[in-house]
Amino acid sequence: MAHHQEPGPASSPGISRRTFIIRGGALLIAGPHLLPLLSRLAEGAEETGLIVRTRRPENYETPLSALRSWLTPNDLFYVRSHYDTPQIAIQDWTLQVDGEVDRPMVLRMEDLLRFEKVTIANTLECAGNGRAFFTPKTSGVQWEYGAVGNARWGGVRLADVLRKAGVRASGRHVMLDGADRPPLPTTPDFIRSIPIEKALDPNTLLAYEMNGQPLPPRHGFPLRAIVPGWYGMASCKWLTTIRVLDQEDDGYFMKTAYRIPRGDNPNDTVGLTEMGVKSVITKPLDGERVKAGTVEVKGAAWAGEAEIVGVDLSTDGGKTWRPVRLMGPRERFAWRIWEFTWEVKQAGPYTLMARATDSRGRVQPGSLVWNPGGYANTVIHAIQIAVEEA
Ligand SMILES: Nc1nc2c(c(=O)[nH]1)N[C@H]1C(S)=C(S)[C@@H](COP(=O)(O)O)O[C@H]1N2
Ligand SMILES: [Mo]
Repeated sequence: MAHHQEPGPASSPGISRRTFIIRGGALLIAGPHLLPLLSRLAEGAEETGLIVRTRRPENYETPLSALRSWLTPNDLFYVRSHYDTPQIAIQDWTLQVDGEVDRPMVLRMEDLLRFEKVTIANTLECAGNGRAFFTPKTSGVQWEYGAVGNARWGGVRLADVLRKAGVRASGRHVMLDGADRPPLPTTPDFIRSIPIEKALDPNTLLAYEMNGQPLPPRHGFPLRAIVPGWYGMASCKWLTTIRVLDQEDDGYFMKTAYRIPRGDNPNDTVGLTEMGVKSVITKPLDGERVKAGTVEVKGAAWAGEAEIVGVDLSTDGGKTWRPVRLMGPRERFAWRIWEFTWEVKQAGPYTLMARATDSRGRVQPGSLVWNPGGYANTVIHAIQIAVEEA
C-alpha cells in the first residue's frame, strides 16, 4: 500500500543536524590544513583491532574474536571500499532523486530527517568474504572470514523517499551512486542498481545511523543504502544520487563484477544478490590450545533473507554432528549467535566444523565450488585445535 503520509517532524532523538555538523563535517569546515589529521585518523584501523588488507583504499577485516557479540561495534566493523573514503561536509551534501519519477528532488539531511525514522538490524557480508581460500587464487581483496558484521542501522525507508518523488510505471530499477570517485578517468565509478521490488521493500533503508551513532566516514557518512539480506555491494555508501531507471544499470559493477557463472558456461553469468547460508566458529580460534573438560564453543550464522533454523557442530572432522543452541535476538535480517558446551576428556588434536541450515532448506556445502571472481564462499568452516590434559 502506498504511504501517502507527509513527512512529519524529525523523529530521531539520537541525531540532529547539529550532531552531523559536529561529528562529521567539522573537520572539513576547518579547511585543508587539517588533512594531516584526517590521514592520521584513517590510520587508526589496526589500533582498534581490524586486520588491514589494503590501506588505500581502506579494506579492513574484522578478526573472528570480534564477531562473538550480536552487534559488531562500529570501530571493529569490516570496511570494504573500492576507492578512497570521501570526506563529506554535511552542509555541502545533497541527495538527488531523479530518473523515472514525476517529481525529481534534491534533499538535504534536514529534509531526510523529516521522513519517519526506522531502525533495522542487518548482517552485512561482502560477496568476496572467504576469497582467500579459493585455489587457484582469484584477484580481489583476499578476505578470510571477517568481511561480515551485524549492526543496527537507523534511517528512512527508501520506499518513502521514492513515493514522494513518484515512481513512474516505467521505473524498474533504482541506481545508487555515492560520492567516492575512482583515482583514474579510466577506472569505473562504483555504481550499483537494485530492482524496484527490493527498492520499495519497507526494509530497504537510506541509513544515517549505525548502532545509534552517525555513520562513520568509512561506513558511508552521511547516508548509505542498507539492502537487507543482500551481499554488501548492494548497500551503496556516501549516497549522492538515487536514479530510477527503466532497466538495470549497465556499468562495470553490475555487468562485469559481482557475477558468477550460472552453470558450466563461464560467459553465462548471474548477478549476485542475496547472501548464502553460512556460519563461522568464533571461539575457540583456529590453532588454539584448550584444556580438557568443558569447552565453550561459539559462533554466528546468517542466511540472507531466510532464517537460520539450525547449526550443527562436529568435533570429529565431520563424522558426527550435534545441534548447537541458537542464542540471543532473533530479527529477520540479523545473524544468530550460537553456543555449544563441549565435554571433551581425551587430549589430542581435534577438527571442529559448523554447518548452518536455513528455513528454505539450504545447507552449507562441504566443498568449495570455484568461480572466477572468488565470490560467495559459504563452505563449512573448519578449525583445528589442540586439547591438552586438564
Ligand atoms: N559508494 C560505495 N559504496 C559501497 C562500496 C564502495 O566501494 N563504494 N563498497 C560496497 C561493498 S563491496 C561492501 S561489501 C559494502 C561494505 O560496507 P562497509 O564498508 O560499511 O562494511 O559497502 C558497499 N558500498
Ligand atoms: Mo563487498
